[in-house]
Amino acid sequence: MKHLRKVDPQIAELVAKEQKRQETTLMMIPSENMASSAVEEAVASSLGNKYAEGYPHRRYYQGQGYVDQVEQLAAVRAKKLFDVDCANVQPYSGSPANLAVLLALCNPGDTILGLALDSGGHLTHGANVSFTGKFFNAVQYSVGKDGFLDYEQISRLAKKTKPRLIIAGTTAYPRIIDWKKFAQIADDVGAYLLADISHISGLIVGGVYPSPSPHVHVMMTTTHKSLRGPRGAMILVTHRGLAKDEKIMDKIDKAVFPGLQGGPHENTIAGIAVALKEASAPHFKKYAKQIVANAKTLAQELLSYGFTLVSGGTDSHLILIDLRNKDLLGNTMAVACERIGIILNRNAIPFDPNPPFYPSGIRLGTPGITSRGMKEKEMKKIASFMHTLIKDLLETKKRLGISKEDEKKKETRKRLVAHTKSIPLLRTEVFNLCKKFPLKEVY
Ligand code: DSN
Repeated sequence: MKHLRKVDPQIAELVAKEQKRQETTLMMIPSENMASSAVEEAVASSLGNKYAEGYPHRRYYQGQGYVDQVEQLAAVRAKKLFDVDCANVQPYSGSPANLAVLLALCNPGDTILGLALDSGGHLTHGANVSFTGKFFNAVQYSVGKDGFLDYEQISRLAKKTKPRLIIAGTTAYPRIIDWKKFAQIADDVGAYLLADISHISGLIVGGVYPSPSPHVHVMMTTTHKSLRGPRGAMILVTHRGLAKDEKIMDKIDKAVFPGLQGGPHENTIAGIAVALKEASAPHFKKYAKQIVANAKTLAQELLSYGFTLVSGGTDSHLILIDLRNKDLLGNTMAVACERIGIILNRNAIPFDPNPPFYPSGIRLGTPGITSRGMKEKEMKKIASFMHTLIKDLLETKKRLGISKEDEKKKETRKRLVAHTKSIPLLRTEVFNLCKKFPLKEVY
């Protein structure tokens, strides 16, 4: 960062500190990952200086010779890797990409059917606080009491409400999605079927999670999660999508630009192209397999320590812990984990009795720590750190006489964490673990 240090030492200092934070803590938010240096170089390149409204060979400004080639390469690689017919690589991120699909295939007020937020859906799948819940008649399905998707309920809701579009996809669901069942449900009511594979796209191309490509009409993925690229997104149209609606790609392209976006971020698109090349290499299959093996080991260990997992385990990269049997808010555990260097997030659990701001769960995942080379042995250590931590937190909470209501106060949570004696030692253990797996280059 020699130029940055000279021109803006304040920002340089913050960047360096963030780099150090990432080096010395465990990145266990399941939607986060670390891109390779090659991806970073593409994103930081001069391609970011170029305006390129439109699509390759159909732009509004001059000087497009190279960015056209970059964008075409990204699209060609995306089509090959995800086995689809068409790709739009311009969406800035996942939320605008989902909006683009809705804008392309629905009219305002149309019925859409998506997974409820507290069941592991995304805001843009029709949550009432999101644009998608305000401008569409959003009907929401949920998981069953066992934490698994309830396909009979989804089918019943689809038949009753006749949605124009069904969204199959999740942000906090640890299990395999049955794309074939979704396709049957969508076909029964003539709906478009969108698979939001943002969390799992790396697992899909790595061959450890079934691909929705043969079953759905459209796929949307962000590119920075398990796929390990820069922050961006892609909309992919399948063979089935074209068979249902031959104009579908044209509608989607027009919805992305000029419908929702201006100039595409060609530097990010170059980073996406690089990430897609990396993801097509044999080592990526090994990486994806290890992500799932790590998550399964971690889940098994957590279960053995008495943690309750939503759905009882995981088939993917993600684990959702239900803390109700521990009598601890997700907020408290998330903050305490951060203090020892495990970075995860508080999360609602299905049918959460607590409000979203004080949810009963935490969500964690393995893409980030697998990128730095950690394996089953390290997962066992992490589970034991979490076990020691929560045991101590609960004892301390009791000793300090903190009630459930009290725990909602930030100050009380701070006091609880400050009195939890095992934290400094656990922090050292996590620090030493991180040191053994430096962030030199991604695995
Ligand atoms: N915010 C992302 C996640 O954490 O899952 C989804 O957009």
